[in-house]
Parts: sequence; structure tokens; C-alpha cells
Amino acid sequence: MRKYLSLLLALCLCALSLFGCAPASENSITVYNWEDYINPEVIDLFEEETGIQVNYVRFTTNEEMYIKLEKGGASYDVAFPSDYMIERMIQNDMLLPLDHEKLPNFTNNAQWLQDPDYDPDSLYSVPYMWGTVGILYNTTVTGGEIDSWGAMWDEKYKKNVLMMDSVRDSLGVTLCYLGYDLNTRDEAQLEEAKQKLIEQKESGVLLAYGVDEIKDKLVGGEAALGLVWSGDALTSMALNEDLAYCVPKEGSNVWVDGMVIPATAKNVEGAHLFIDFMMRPEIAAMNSEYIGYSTPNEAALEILGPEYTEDPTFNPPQDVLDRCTFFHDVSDAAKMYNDIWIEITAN
Ligand code: N2P
Repeated sequence: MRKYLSLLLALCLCALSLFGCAPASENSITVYNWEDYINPEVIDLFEEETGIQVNYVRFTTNEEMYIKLEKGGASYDVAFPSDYMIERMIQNDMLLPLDHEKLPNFTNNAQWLQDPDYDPDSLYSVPYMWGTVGILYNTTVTGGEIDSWGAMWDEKYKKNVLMMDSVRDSLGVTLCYLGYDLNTRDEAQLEEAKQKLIEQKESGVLLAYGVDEIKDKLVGGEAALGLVWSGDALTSMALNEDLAYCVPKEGSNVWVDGMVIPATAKNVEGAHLFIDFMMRPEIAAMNSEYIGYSTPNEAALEILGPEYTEDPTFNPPQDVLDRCTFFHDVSDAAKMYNDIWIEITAN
């Protein structure tokens, strides 16, 4: 017994000398981010500079992230929701107000993203990346350019189309194809979109629903068309020269993902340090270059240069942006969206 006690004492002393008296949360932060959405070197640089350990956890969709945070249980110090989800989380008191005094690099961001309508005055979020939703396609199969969502229903591409297992993205582009607003709460319009997606499945055009694996399948030549986010399109096109990206003429979604501090965060100080680190020009440039998404950080754009800023996937021309719409929280219609999604994907 005495042996155990002295061993325990030795262990405690050892832990104290290593970590001082600080609780573990002061020496670490838990970051909850999308799959494939950071340059891993950035995490190493942050850990080296601050001595704060990053526990890095990934999610696939906004809805998955939301449920995890809503349920409690796990606590995250920094999360990366999209615009419409930030709107919902603010409404539901799920975020802490940011201390802008601790975020001196915030002013590197483009003016239009310093005061976004989903979070006026950026009280709860700072922008991380932005982009569009479109079709990544293999030109050797299509035989040329495509410009309509109709291609994703075209029986020429049987068992060759990948849709996103993400309720707002797939329903949103289907609503655009039908000529409706992608934020609609109209039951009849949503029902029509549902039928359209069921038709895509039943006609055999749909190969599968997926999220992050869509880009890999397109790069590997395992499908002809896939619904993707612009950054994934950019990195895929660099890996396979037969691939092209279009934002269809019927319109699409333009989005911004932010960095936020959930109300249940344990290391708020560390979270601010991490968020500010991510907004340093050289760090934002490293992330943008690695993941292919467009940074709102104007100082980073200068580092990236014309190879990026003149690329139409990275920096879409005005006519493309003019036909794109931001998602908004659909509030009490969210349940209708989710029920439709379950019905479509369940069988
Ligand atoms: C990249 C995640 C992109 C998030 N895999 C799009 N909102």
C-alpha cells in the first residue's frame, strides 16, 4: 500500500512540474473543423509558438456539427460553422461573444466580411473561407463544357453522378434548378425538389451520395459529375487535368464559413489565440493554398498572388456571384428540410 501511495505522489509531483498548477484545458484547445479544411503544418506552428496542444476533431456537415454541440457532452473551444448555421447558433445562444481586442488580425479581412448579415458587426464570428457550390465534371465523359444542373439528371450519365449528402447543398441546388429560392420555406416547392431528387435516384443516374469522398472519386475517374464546393474543385482539377468546374446558369449557393467560440468552450483565452493566429496573413495564405478555398484575408491574397486571385474557381467573376445566393437559417422549416432529407436518403 505504501509503495502505491509513494508512486502516486511521485506521479502527481511529476505532473505538477510538467504542467504547473494549470488545469489541462489551459494547455490545450479542442478545435472542431470540417474534413480536409486546414493545412496540418499550421497546427504544428501554433503548438510550437504557444505551447498550447491542439486536439483536432473533424465533422462532415453543418448539421452534424450542430447536433454534436447542441447535445453537449463534448466541449469544443473553436468551431467552424457556415453562415446560416452561425445565424441559428446565435439565435439559440450557443456562441460566446468574441473579444475583438484579442483579435488584432481581424482587420486583414475584406470589408464585406467584417460585417456580414448573418452576424452583424462580427460579434460572434470571424470569416475563415468562402466559396461557391457547383459541378465538378470529367470533360472526357461530357465531351465538352456543361452549364446546367440538368446535366445531373441527364440519363446519358447513368450511374455516374455523385450528389452531396448534405441537406442544404443538395436540396438548395435542386431548388435553383427548378427556379425556386434556395431558402424557400414553401412546402409545395420543397416537395417538388424532393420528387426531383427521388427521380434522380430512381432513373439510375445517381451513383451515390457522399461528401468528402466525391472529390477523390472524380479525381480517380470513378464518376463523371459530382456536386462539390469550389475549393475541393480547385484541388481536384490540379490533380486531374480532365476535370472542370462550373457554377450552373440557373444559380447556386455562395457561402462563408466562420470561426466561432461555442458557449461550452473551456479555454476561451486559447480559442482567441488560435482564431487570431488563423487570421495572420501568412497563416491564412498557407491554409488557402493547401485546401484551395478562397480566403477573406486580403493580406493573404497579396501573398498568394495572381495564380489564385485570377483563377475563376478561386475568385469567381461578378456574373457568377450575381447568380449565387447565401443560405439563411430556415428556422422552423429546418425540420421539414431534415425530414425530406431522411426520406430521400433512407432508401
Ligand atoms: C472542405 C469543407 C468545406 C466546407 N472539405 C464548405 N462549407
